[in-house]
Amino acid sequence: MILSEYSSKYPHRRYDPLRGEWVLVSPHRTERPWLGNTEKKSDSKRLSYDPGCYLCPGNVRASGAVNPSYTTTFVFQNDFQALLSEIPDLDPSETVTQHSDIFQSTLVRGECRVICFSPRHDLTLPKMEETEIASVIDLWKAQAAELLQKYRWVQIFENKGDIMGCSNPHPHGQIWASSSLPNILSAEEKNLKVYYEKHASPLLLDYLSVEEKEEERILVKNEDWAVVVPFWAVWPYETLLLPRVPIQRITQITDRQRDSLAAILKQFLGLYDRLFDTSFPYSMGWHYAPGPVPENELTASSPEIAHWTLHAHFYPPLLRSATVKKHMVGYEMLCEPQRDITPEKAAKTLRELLPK
Ligand code: H2U
Ligand code: ZN
Repeated sequence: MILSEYSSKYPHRRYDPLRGEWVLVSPHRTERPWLGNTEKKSDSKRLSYDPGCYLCPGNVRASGAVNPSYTTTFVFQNDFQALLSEIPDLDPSETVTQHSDIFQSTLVRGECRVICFSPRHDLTLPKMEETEIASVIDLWKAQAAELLQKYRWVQIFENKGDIMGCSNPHPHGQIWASSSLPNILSAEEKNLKVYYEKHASPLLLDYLSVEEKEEERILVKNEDWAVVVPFWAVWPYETLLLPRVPIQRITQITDRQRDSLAAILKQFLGLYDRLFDTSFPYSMGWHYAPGPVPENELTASSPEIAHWTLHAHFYPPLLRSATVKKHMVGYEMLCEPQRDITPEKAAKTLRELLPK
């Protein structure tokens, strides 16, 4: 048992070894009275094609571009990119500016794309067939393979639900590729490496083997993958999807692993939808060994990336109903994140929604 007696009763802090940060857990607070909102939000019925949707096949986007009549997945360059691949008329010596230890800036190159998961406006990943989810995984892999040859980081993610600021219910995700490694990836890179140098074994595979023995925080698993509520989860129903065998990059997923990944995604995202009887909002994204990598090394594992394990983080904002979300405010903005229900309790609640 890695949990002591106190951890289900008294305030304690847990360590996130990926980020190298602590979270405050306050299990004794779950009985406090709640005077806020709890009503169920009714999910409006959606049509399979919406003439006003900028992602549906054949429709016109804000840029004036017309979507093709796509029948599976569709990827296009974001019409409002946060990063640009070409920055003209600039002397390379001016791309890093360090006036002092206080004022620093550096230019970053990149590209942003939007991925439609399905031509159907009314679907979500868990409502799609496993073969259709497998096509999305193939596209994630192909996009990573293309962009990792040019960029240090390729972030594949999905923002789902208007509560997460998602602009359109049509099932879609995004990709942002950048010439620099963003903060959270830098932290993971550093922490995974330090652990590997000390233990000669990847942190996340060691972590999962303990979770598999303990079982308490495991939601579901199949031959290749497992989903846990991580020991250090910050969001009430946060989860981590991990391979049970070494995979360092999303580009290394085999066809068999892709099919079992599609199956576990459908299974566990279904639990999420059942939790508050709503199409469950979240931000999710893949983390894996960064680039840039030459094409011939994309599908190989090498000693330089042995500390990495491919994984997906799911961060859902909801706390106690389809409308009541956790706010990261006050102490959390000023000190560190805090949660009331323990990760063990959250895992148990989600597991109870598995078909009997
Ligand atoms: P969200 O689902 O997180 O709102 O992102 C949708 C993206 O789609 C957003 O980044 C882009 C926005 O810039 N977009 C287009 O590229 N073309 C459009 O016609 C509208 C929105
Ligand atoms: Zn649509």
